[in-house]
Amino acid sequence: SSPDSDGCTPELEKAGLLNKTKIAEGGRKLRKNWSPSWVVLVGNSLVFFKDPKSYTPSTWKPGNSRPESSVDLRGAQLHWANELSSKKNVFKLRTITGNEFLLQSETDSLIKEWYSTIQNVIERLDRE
Ligand code: I3P
Repeated sequence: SSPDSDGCTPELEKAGLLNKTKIAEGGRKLRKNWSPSWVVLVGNSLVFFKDPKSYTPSTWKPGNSRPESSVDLRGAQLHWANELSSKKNVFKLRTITGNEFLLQSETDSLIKEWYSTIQNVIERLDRE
Protein backbone atom coordinates (compact mmCIF):
# COMPACT_ATOMS: atom_id res chain seq x y z
CA SER A 1 0.00 0.00 0.00
CA SER A 2 1.14 3.55 -0.66
CA PRO A 3 2.01 6.06 2.07
CA ASP A 4 -1.17 7.93 1.09
CA SER A 5 -3.46 4.97 1.54
CA ASP A 6 -4.79 6.35 4.82
CA GLY A 7 -6.13 9.34 2.85
CA CYS A 8 -4.51 11.87 5.19
CA THR A 9 -2.04 13.21 2.63
CA PRO A 10 -3.19 14.57 -0.74
CA GLU A 11 -2.30 12.37 -3.69
CA LEU A 12 0.78 13.42 -5.66
CA GLU A 13 -0.54 13.14 -9.21
CA LYS A 14 2.38 14.45 -11.25
CA ALA A 15 5.70 16.26 -10.93
CA GLY A 16 8.14 17.59 -13.48
CA LEU A 17 10.04 20.43 -15.05
CA LEU A 18 8.21 23.02 -17.16
CA ASN A 19 8.95 26.54 -18.30
CA LYS A 20 6.67 28.98 -16.55
CA THR A 21 5.75 32.64 -16.64
CA LYS A 22 3.02 34.50 -14.83
CA ILE A 23 1.23 36.89 -17.19
CA ALA A 24 -1.52 38.33 -15.00
CA GLU A 25 -2.19 38.92 -11.31
CA GLY A 26 -5.80 39.47 -10.29
CA GLY A 27 -6.63 40.28 -13.91
CA ARG A 28 -3.84 42.85 -14.21
CA LYS A 29 -1.35 42.11 -16.96
CA LEU A 30 2.27 41.40 -15.97
CA ARG A 31 5.47 41.45 -17.96
CA LYS A 32 6.58 37.96 -18.96
CA ASN A 33 9.52 36.43 -17.16
CA TRP A 34 10.02 32.84 -18.31
CA SER A 35 11.96 30.51 -16.04
CA PRO A 36 12.20 26.78 -15.44
CA SER A 37 9.98 25.61 -12.62
CA TRP A 38 9.52 22.32 -10.83
CA VAL A 39 5.76 21.82 -11.09
CA VAL A 40 3.86 19.47 -8.82
CA LEU A 41 0.20 18.52 -9.08
CA VAL A 42 -0.96 17.43 -5.66
CA GLY A 43 -4.57 17.23 -4.55
CA ASN A 44 -6.44 20.25 -5.91
CA SER A 45 -3.33 22.40 -6.34
CA LEU A 46 -0.58 23.05 -8.80
CA VAL A 47 2.54 23.89 -6.77
CA PHE A 48 5.62 25.63 -8.16
CA PHE A 49 9.15 25.19 -6.81
CA LYS A 50 12.43 26.89 -7.59
CA ASP A 51 15.81 25.21 -8.06
CA PRO A 52 14.58 22.37 -10.26
CA LYS A 53 18.13 20.96 -10.58
CA SER A 54 17.84 19.29 -7.19
CA TYR A 55 14.67 17.36 -8.05
CA THR A 56 13.78 14.31 -10.07
CA PRO A 57 10.27 12.85 -10.34
CA SER A 58 11.31 9.68 -8.48
CA THR A 59 13.00 11.33 -5.50
CA TRP A 60 10.86 14.43 -4.98
CA LYS A 61 8.52 14.28 -1.97
CA PRO A 62 6.04 16.91 -0.80
CA GLY A 63 7.44 18.61 2.28
CA ASN A 64 11.08 18.41 1.14
CA SER A 65 11.22 22.02 0.14
CA ARG A 66 9.35 25.28 0.29
CA PRO A 67 7.07 26.11 -2.64
CA GLU A 68 7.53 29.36 -4.53
CA SER A 69 3.80 29.60 -5.09
CA SER A 70 0.74 27.46 -5.53
CA VAL A 71 -2.45 27.61 -7.55
CA ASP A 72 -5.90 26.35 -6.54
CA LEU A 73 -7.35 24.49 -9.54
CA ARG A 74 -10.97 24.79 -8.39
CA GLY A 75 -12.77 26.92 -10.97
CA ALA A 76 -9.60 27.33 -13.03
CA GLN A 77 -9.57 27.38 -16.84
CA LEU A 78 -7.05 25.75 -19.13
CA HIS A 79 -6.48 26.63 -22.81
CA TRP A 80 -3.83 25.96 -25.40
CA ALA A 81 -2.27 29.36 -26.05
CA ASN A 82 0.35 29.15 -28.77
CA GLU A 83 -0.79 32.59 -29.98
CA LEU A 84 0.43 34.08 -26.71
CA SER A 85 4.08 33.14 -27.21
CA SER A 86 6.79 32.63 -29.78
CA LYS A 87 7.50 29.32 -28.02
CA LYS A 88 5.81 26.07 -29.00
CA ASN A 89 3.66 23.88 -26.74
CA VAL A 90 2.24 26.65 -24.55
CA PHE A 91 -0.91 26.51 -22.49
CA LYS A 92 -2.53 29.10 -20.26
CA LEU A 93 -3.92 28.41 -16.83
CA ARG A 94 -6.28 31.02 -15.41
CA THR A 95 -7.30 30.81 -11.77
CA ILE A 96 -10.67 31.87 -10.39
CA THR A 97 -8.88 34.89 -8.83
CA GLY A 98 -7.64 36.11 -12.22
CA ASN A 99 -4.04 34.96 -11.99
CA GLU A 100 -2.74 33.72 -15.34
CA PHE A 101 0.24 31.48 -16.02
CA LEU A 102 1.78 30.18 -19.22
CA LEU A 103 3.38 26.75 -19.03
CA GLN A 104 5.58 25.34 -21.76
CA SER A 105 7.75 22.38 -22.69
CA GLU A 106 9.84 21.62 -25.77
CA THR A 107 8.60 18.02 -25.51
CA ASP A 108 5.20 17.55 -27.21
CA SER A 109 4.23 14.38 -25.32
CA LEU A 110 5.14 15.89 -21.97
CA ILE A 111 3.09 19.07 -22.39
CA LYS A 112 0.08 17.04 -23.64
CA GLU A 113 0.27 14.85 -20.53
CA TRP A 114 0.36 17.90 -18.27
CA TYR A 115 -2.54 19.49 -20.10
CA SER A 116 -4.79 16.45 -19.81
CA THR A 117 -3.83 15.71 -16.20
CA ILE A 118 -4.58 19.30 -15.10
CA GLN A 119 -7.78 19.34 -17.17
CA ASN A 120 -8.94 16.12 -15.48
CA VAL A 121 -8.44 17.67 -12.03
CA ILE A 122 -10.33 20.84 -13.05
CA GLU A 123 -13.22 18.74 -14.41
CA ARG A 124 -13.29 16.57 -11.27
CA LEU A 125 -13.51 19.71 -9.12
CA ASP A 126 -16.25 21.17 -11.39
CA ARG A 127 -18.37 18.07 -10.73
CA GLU A 128 -18.04 18.26 -6.94
C1 I3P B 1 10.01 39.32 -23.67
C2 I3P B 1 10.75 37.99 -23.72
C3 I3P B 1 9.78 36.84 -23.71
C4 I3P B 1 8.78 36.98 -24.85
C5 I3P B 1 8.05 38.31 -24.80
C6 I3P B 1 9.00 39.47 -24.82
O1 I3P B 1 10.94 40.37 -23.75
O2 I3P B 1 11.52 37.92 -24.88
O3 I3P B 1 10.49 35.62 -23.81
O4 I3P B 1 7.81 35.97 -24.70
O5 I3P B 1 7.22 38.38 -25.91
O6 I3P B 1 8.31 40.68 -24.66
P1 I3P B 1 11.66 40.99 -22.45
O7 I3P B 1 12.64 39.96 -21.96
O8 I3P B 1 12.30 42.22 -22.96
O9 I3P B 1 10.58 41.24 -21.42
P2 I3P B 1 7.78 34.59 -25.50
O10 I3P B 1 9.09 33.92 -25.29
O11 I3P B 1 6.64 33.84 -24.84
O12 I3P B 1 7.50 34.89 -26.93
P3 I3P B 1 5.76 39.04 -25.97
O13 I3P B 1 5.90 40.44 -25.44
O14 I3P B 1 5.40 38.97 -27.41
O15 I3P B 1 4.84 38.23 -25.12
